[in-house]
Amino acid sequence: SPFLKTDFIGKNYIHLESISSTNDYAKEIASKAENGTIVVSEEQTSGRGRLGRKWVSEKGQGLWMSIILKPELTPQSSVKLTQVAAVSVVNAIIETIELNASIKWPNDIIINGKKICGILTEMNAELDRVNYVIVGIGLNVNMNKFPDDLKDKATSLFIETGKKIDRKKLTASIINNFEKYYYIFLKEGFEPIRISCLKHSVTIGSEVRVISGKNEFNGKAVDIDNDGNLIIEIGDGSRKAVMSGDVSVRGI
Ligand code: BTX
Repeated sequence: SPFLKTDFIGKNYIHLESISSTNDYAKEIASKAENGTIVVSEEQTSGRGRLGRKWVSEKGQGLWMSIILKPELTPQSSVKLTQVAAVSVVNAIIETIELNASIKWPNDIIINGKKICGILTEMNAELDRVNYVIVGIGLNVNMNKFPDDLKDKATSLFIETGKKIDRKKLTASIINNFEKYYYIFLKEGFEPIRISCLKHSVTIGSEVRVISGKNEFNGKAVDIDNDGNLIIEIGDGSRKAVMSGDVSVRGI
């Protein structure tokens, strides 16, 4: 793509017509694939969200993409690549569509209160060594409607702007931004990413219900800490740190 301005991410670019899930395909090839390999598919027949949830991935209407990374990072810091991706997608949307997108911690991008993008980061690690990380990004681009159960909570760039979006330009912008913020993360650590997340967050300052397995509680989201955890202030004024992996956070 003439729009791609990266050193290594997307140099190896695999474009599929149809696949179960780009994250699954990426996992299969990851051990042999070069760092920064990208897998994109026009359609996913079983696109996945977190916790076994389904990700609707219609043909030709979205960007269903996985980035394979082999970072010199611990598993604990690799988790934060979800937030690196979130910041990248928000900036790409602002730059190319001039639409104001926000981050719903930890892994959703929201426009006008509806989900436009989800991020699913998965890794393969042994003890403190990461073999590879797969950052899956699902962005609703040109679909004009969603299945009934998603009508009220999902949106697309087309629905928001009334214009069909050139997926090539947008994809390149997401990849360019991802490499930029990935380098920032490697060089300067999580702090600049954390600041960007806070700047674009819809979660911070709002009342939320946290659902973590059988444990549920309400509180006010007040901060994101240096590990990428969400900090919740509960009724008695004390604070709880919530890890991204296993929770669902709902507005109340
Ligand atoms: P999540 O678990 O946070 O969100 C999943 C939930 O989002 C679903 O239960 C449903 O309510 C809603 N949802 C499903 N499809 C859509 C959609 N197209 N738009 C808006 N809302 C939807 C979010 O998980 C992480 C999703 C990552 C998707 C990418 S696509 C490329 C890669 N491959 C793959 O299989 N997954 C990732």
